Amino acid sequence: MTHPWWKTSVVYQIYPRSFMDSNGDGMGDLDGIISKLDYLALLGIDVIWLSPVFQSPMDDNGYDISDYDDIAPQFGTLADMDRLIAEAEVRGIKIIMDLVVNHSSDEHPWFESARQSKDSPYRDFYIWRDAQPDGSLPSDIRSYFGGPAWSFNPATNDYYFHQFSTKQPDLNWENPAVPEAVYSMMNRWLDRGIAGFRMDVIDLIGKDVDNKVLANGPTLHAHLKAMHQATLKGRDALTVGETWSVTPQTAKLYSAPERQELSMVFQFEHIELTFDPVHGKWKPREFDLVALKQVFAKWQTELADNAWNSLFWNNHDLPRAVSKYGDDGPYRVASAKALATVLHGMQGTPYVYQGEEIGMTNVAFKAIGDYQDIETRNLFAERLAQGESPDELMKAIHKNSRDNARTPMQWDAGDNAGFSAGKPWLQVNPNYPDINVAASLKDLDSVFYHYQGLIQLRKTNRTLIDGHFTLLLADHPQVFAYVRETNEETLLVVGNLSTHSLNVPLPETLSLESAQLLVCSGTSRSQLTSTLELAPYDAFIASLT
Ligand code: TEU
Repeated sequence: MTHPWWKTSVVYQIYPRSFMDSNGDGMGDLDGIISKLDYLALLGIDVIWLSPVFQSPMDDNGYDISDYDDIAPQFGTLADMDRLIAEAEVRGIKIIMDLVVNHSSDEHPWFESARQSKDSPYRDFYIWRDAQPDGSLPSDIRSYFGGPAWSFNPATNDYYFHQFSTKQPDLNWENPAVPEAVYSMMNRWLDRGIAGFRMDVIDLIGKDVDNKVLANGPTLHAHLKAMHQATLKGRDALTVGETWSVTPQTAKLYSAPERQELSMVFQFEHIELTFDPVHGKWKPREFDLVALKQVFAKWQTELADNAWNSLFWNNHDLPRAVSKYGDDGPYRVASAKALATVLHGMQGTPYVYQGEEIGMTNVAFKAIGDYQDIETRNLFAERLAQGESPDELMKAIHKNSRDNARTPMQWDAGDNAGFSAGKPWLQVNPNYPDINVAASLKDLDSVFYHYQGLIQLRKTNRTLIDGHFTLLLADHPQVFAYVRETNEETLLVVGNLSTHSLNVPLPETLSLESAQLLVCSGTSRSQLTSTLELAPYDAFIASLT
């Protein structure tokens, strides 16, 4: 069975402002990324997902775009972008860019015109509503970044809609001129040589604001079908939608091939297991492995055969996996490897977030002033004003602030972790002298080489791509184990995601006598026994037939 190239690929996400600074201004840039392509080629990744590098006032670190056709000077120029595409291609690496079209920046010329006059030709590129008769806001919809989702515009004496910051006005996709402008921009970038898009909050573009249907709205799939016809059809592109609202059922609507919409989506059910039902990630709950396994098993089973999973622990919005799901203390290396093993053994396209491959951890800045993320700072101010304890808020921020993922990449033990010759835009994690790429490359037992092995296995083992997933030991509170089966081979994947030493009986149905270990971390083992002795964070992938 031939697969699209992205089914056998591993994607590496780069958050450009934190990856590598080539000119000492404290911000990562495109030249910095180019200087690290050989490192990424050594890791073995196939695709780079580049978080936005477009012109932006950087209110939300580039997820507020003021010119979709030009590169922000902090990151470089269009010529630099062309060079990155070319240099990556030389190394067999494709580039997908971040499509942020649920909203633009309020400094985009479209919005600057629209806010000046109701007669602007761009007026209906955005969503405007008058105050209610009693003078109150058009509705009680709240922004993800705190406060109302409506901001007053004096020049036209009405309100514009924004689900994120006040500087990120939602685009009105019901105005045909909006998708038309987006599709022609997408085609310009595809013609420039990128291989596809990660689509920011794409589940929000079909919204019905007046009836408060914001995600998975009535016109969403019509737009995605039209987008596919207008831009992706006939191109061998990878598209992945960021869809916080998705369920296995709706995920098939996005990614079943016959639907001709997207290649896959990011689902967040496994992430939201630790979110409080009312307060979300700001009242975090401890993660429960049994529940986590059930979620993964459900997605593996539901999307098998007719859609496709993405596989990830973290990204630029999420805390570091080893801190959230593993142990960023004595078992940091072992737990980072175990988490990678149980994720990469599943069916889907794995996404590695910058620094995950060397076991980078969360950070715990002392003061809210040390945090840069708009979501974190707005949350702190809003909840403090509501009387919440600053200490409790800082504890939640240490666990789940997006800045946990955004501290500069740790390249070596030199100044600023080798990230910049200038003052980094965000403080470097103080553990960089011990946790950095240079140290990892010198240590054959490092997290880096474990990721390299997993990525290499994906290129050579078809069962990893096609094998049917069956969860084992579903109720075991510390062990994540499953098999992947085809007619030709059975893979057994096991991870002890705890600090406990365990004796774990394997199902008698498994034939272990000819087991061959393909990837192994922790206790080395030459054979498998029906009762596994697992040290803390032992993990392996074995071929049983
Ligand atoms: O994120 C969407 C989003 O909803 C998350 O930011 C979420 O609010 C939070 O991080 C998880 O609790 C996307 C981008 O990934 C994010 O960086 C942007 O800030 C946001 O959209 C607006 O473009």
